[in-house]
Amino acid sequence: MTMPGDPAFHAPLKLVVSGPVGAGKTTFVQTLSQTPVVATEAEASEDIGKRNTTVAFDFGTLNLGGHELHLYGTPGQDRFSFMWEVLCEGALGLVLLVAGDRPQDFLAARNILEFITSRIPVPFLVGVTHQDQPRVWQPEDVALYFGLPEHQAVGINATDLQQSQLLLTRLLELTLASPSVLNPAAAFERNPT
Ligand SMILES: Nc1nc2c(ncn2[C@@H]2O[C@H](COP(=O)(O)OP(=O)(O)O)[C@@H](O)[C@H]2O)c(=O)[nH]1
Ligand SMILES: [Mg+2]
Repeated sequence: MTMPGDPAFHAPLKLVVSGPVGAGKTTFVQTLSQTPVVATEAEASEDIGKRNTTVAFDFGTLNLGGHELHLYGTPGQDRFSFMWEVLCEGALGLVLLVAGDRPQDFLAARNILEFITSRIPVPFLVGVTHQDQPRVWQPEDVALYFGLPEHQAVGINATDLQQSQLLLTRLLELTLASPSVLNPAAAFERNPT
């Protein structure tokens, strides 16, 4: 039996997908997951432009480049902000999704990003979805809006497996370069439970 601490022990890497309602979080997790997604949708209690919304989280798993990944998609509504923090505990990377055709949600997206990263300094990328559609915001413009370097925003079609995997691969590269992965205790100290 391998135990944490053994060189042979490979704990799954926990990655979180967040962003406002309609950003593509559930879609992204469903596109990527190699196991049936555990989704916790419920009828929206307020008018958010669609009938169902995620009230707890979406959970999926996949193997990417030999790494076992666990993906947690958060709810988008800010009345669930306590869940953002719960789900980000021990996370090694964050994808913050925004829909490229919904600039009215960029401020909410920035608030989510600030909420999470001010509590948990996790490596992140901004994914700009709906790139398969005409007249959407380009990732470099979204990076500018967020005050981030261009390479930290990536355009995707969240329904496309290859593009979604590419975004995750780039996040994984960021994550594996972060000291907490080489020293899991650092991640624990960073996010004590
Ligand atoms: N064409 C296109 N549709 C998308 C994309 N991402 C999400 N959608 C659609 O946008 C809607 C909202 O996505 P959803 O995953 O429910 O957003 P969530 O609220 O962030 O979980 C759904 O109808 C998706 O099929 C994308 O990149 N391209
Ligand atoms: Mg959802």
